[in-house]
Amino acid sequence: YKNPYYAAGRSVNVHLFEWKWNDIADECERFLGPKGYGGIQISPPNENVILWAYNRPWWERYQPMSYELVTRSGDERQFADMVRRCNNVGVRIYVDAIINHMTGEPPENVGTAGNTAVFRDWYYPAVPYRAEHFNWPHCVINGIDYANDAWRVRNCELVGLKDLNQANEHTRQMIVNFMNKLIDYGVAGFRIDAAKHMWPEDLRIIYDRLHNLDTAHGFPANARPYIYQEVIDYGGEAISRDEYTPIGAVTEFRVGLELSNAFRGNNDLRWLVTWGPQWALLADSDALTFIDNHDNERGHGGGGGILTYKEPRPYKGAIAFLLAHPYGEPQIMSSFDFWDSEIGPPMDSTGNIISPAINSDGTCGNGWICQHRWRQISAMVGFRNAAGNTGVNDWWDNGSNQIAFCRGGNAFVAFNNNIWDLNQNLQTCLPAGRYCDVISGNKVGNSCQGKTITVGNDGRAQIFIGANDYDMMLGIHVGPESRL
Ligand code: LM2
Ligand code: CA
Repeated sequence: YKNPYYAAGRSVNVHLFEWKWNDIADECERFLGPKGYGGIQISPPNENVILWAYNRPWWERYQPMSYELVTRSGDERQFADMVRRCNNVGVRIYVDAIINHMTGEPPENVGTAGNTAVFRDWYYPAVPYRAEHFNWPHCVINGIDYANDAWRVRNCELVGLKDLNQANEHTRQMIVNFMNKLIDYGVAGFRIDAAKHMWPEDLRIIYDRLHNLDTAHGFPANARPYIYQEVIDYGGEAISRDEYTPIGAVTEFRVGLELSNAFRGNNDLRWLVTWGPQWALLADSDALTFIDNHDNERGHGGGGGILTYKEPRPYKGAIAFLLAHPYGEPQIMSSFDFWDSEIGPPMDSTGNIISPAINSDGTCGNGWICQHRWRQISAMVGFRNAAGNTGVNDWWDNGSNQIAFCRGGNAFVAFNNNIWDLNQNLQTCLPAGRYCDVISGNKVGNSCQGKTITVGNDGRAQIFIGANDYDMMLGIHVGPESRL
């Protein structure tokens, strides 16, 4: 369950938060496929409660009404079409699976597929679930439980959401049927929402009943779905990330914390020479890594202090390091603009999501941030693909906040987070020749819009990153986007 089954030569998963299925299919064909992205995490595809009372917040999608594939992102036909079109261009789809709970008792009671619930009876007829399929007796998780009561964290309600009992055979089978239907449509795996709130032994039974990935969609025979479990573990809680690594990959939240801290200038970049498990991070093959996610970019899920699109210079630096370094399976956040933490995606007066516009310079409009289209970020996807499965070698640092390293003989990256220039003759490990820095501009024809780097026969090159340069990093590699 720890292999994302990316198509050959691809890497990096992008969370297209609240995107519509038709728009994702278009984005696979016009951008993500050509740029080398490996996969997409989509918003929950199953029916959720509609919350006009809160002006259609993004979080209504974390309140399932049923497993019918009808949401603001699209219907079942559009879902199937998206998966097929993305797989056709080598881009995988991972589903955010909300299987810990159903909608609570919000002020409204109609779902995006038109279904309703009878809250006082714990009755969700469109699944169906009844009271006996939920955890009993009814209780609500208190803040203090996280420190000392694993049972309550798993068997009581998370913020009042009706808590499913995954030890119940019917409940399990409804969840398995839902997930298998998605696998049969060609998805490559799942983010398991609120995994901390479910028992690992129950999850294992569910995972073991999932179908293999569909060979008709280009997956190898006997491939198991990629499973990354959302477990927020900064240490000190009754439940540990290590309880979940035996059954799948786990979201490593400490990555965003540590890299945000370092790229904000609160910890010298030179310490990153030991980046990986030595920083008390999960083992490489267990870790889904990221800077920000949809919760902590807006201060939900106990998050805060994480770099987001609102601080672009250090954010791009942190993401460039995340993608340049071989540790972990990285994920990028792709946001819509927000000024309050509850507001939903751009929508019209009837609640329909407004599609991102694509500007002539490749950026997005209509309120969509599209970090995955920022040149510095998509260029680092190409960098990671060119680096392949090489390790880190020829590390250099100035004893402070200037660092550089090679990825085998395939790629070289440097960062300057000091307030003075980086101007050094460094070993790049690349074949002699001229290269475009993929951060400061694109290669156009036979020249570079940004910096041009000349590598000598000894592999060395003069590297300059001014303290006031637009970005704090520089990257070159053997791929066609960089090599002249
Ligand atoms: C997650 N991971 O474990 C998601 O990443 C996170 O975004 C979800 O919370 C959460 N778990 C449940 O799937 C979000 C949001 C909450 C919101 C819930 C449910 O962060 O604020 O809670 O979705 O929509 C909202 C209200 C809350 C209310 C609750 C139930 O904010 O005040 O509690 O709905 O009606 C009474
Ligand atoms: Ca639970």
